[in-house]
Amino acid sequence: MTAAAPTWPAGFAERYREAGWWRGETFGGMLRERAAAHPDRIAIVDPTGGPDGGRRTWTYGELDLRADRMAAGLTARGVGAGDKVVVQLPNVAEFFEVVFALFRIGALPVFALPAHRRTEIGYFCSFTGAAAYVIPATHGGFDYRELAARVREDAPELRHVFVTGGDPGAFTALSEVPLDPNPEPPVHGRPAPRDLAFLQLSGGSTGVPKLIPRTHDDYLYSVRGSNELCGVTADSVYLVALPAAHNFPLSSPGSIGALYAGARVVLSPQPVPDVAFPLIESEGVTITGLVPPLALLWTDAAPRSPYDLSSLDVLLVGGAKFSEEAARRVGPALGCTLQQVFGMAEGLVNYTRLDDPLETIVTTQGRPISPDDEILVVDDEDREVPAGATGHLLTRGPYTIRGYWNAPTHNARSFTADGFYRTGDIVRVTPTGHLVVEGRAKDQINRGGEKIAAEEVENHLLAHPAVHDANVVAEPDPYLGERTLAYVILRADAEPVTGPAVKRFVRTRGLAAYKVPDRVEFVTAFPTTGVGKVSKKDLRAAADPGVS
Ligand code: AMP
Ligand code: DBH
Repeated sequence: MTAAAPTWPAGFAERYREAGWWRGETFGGMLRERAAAHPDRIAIVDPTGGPDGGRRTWTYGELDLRADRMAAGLTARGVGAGDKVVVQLPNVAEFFEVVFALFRIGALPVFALPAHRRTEIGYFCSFTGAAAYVIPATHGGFDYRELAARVREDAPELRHVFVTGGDPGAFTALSEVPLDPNPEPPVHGRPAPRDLAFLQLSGGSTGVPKLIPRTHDDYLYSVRGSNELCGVTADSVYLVALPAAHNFPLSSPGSIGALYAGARVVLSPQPVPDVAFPLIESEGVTITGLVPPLALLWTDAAPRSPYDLSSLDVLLVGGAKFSEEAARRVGPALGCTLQQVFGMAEGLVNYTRLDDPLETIVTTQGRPISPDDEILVVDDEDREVPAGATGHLLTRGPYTIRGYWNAPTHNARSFTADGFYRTGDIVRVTPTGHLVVEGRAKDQINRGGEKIAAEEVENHLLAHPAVHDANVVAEPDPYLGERTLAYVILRADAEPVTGPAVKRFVRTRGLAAYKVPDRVEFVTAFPTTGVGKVSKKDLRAAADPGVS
């Protein structure tokens, strides 16, 4: 039988422990230690989470106590160790209350994004057999209670829906869950450092998203390493501008990094300059992370902004390739150090170093966190290419998973026999060991950092009664880097349909809006390869003449 989550072979685990990478820490224990060391330091600032939408802060002591009380309440409602809980919260303080409660219980958060809709959430719930689902009442004009009602129809194992920030409707208010943990102390300490802590999402390249099993020990190592390389200390103020559950703002160095360091986490309700810049000034933000389209927006807005951004020391940019021209503008416009980050929820994270020469910072995507991160650059036959040549990036190391959760078929494809993860990225390594991302082999569109599996969208297009066949590829976009183009062949006998009608159809399928094709082009045939398969390569070249 294949284990639900493949893990590191004993020899590797032993080596990572001996090297001091894995220190036997857990998320719950980490928060307890920080709270004991400095209970009155502010941990979380939620600028709109207070009564009447005002500012709300939680100290380390308060966050720790809240996590305990939430853990006790969830336990009383039958959420136990090993249970999966889909957490779909925006950037609100309750996100941390809930996930640290789950960490303490040993229940696994499944990190959904606010953009996900019925298709994605339904899948996460049924695939993981989730016991609970945590939502805001509304967010961004969308009613998550309605979504939950529909998700529940097809998820019989879902016992609870907890709602924060408004009328819970038919469900339970999250604020009613916490219980005084006495006299039964909560079950913190139960999960072992080597246990799974949560399931993170992969952008994926297949029809269904894959879930990424991360352990306490491995993730906390990546966070500790990130803190060191990004200069995060107890005096840092990290702004969560991207969605809090995404791996980048969670761990690179992210909110978890900030909490690990005893620093302050400020939650921005949105990532745009109008919202984030006033927070940088009023909260003294020192570090944050953005995807390239937002970094462009910030760079353009900063010189005209009335807000004082001088507290900002470091801006991390990653999630998609940041152009050299845009990278050069960051320092002068924002008065901070740019740090490129090339990471993945599966593990490996690369950073340019803060003291790298400017040329390295603007032309590379950094080098790995760990001396034990193994990097292989190989050709199509898995043979290593000569030093400096371009090829497929394979990686293995102390915080890179050995397999997706419950996905033996994918795993056989996505990992080599000796445990290297096939990232699907095409890279080259410079003489200083920095990686330059040159392209992508996986069938995915990277829409400004939001990853879209072509196959997933193609499946939705194929469900349209007039569609005979569909192929989705990336086309260049000056702002997003890439956007989605759907090539569609209609059935010979179909009523004529328009591109917008096809897009509307996909939208009604209940999936995240960023996955709806930006453009639909009708064709009568697809280019084929020598053996008669559809040539995605030729379709990509047609969509982007710059691609060879
Ligand atoms: P995921 O596996 O969904 O977490 O997405 C990780 C992927 O995002 C990587 O494998 C890359 O394809 C892409 N990515 C992340 N950061 C960068 C970057 N700085 N430059 C280019 N691509 C990136
Ligand atoms: O794109 C990503 O998934 C990503 C980017 C930067 C990531 O997971 C990370 C840093 O940790």
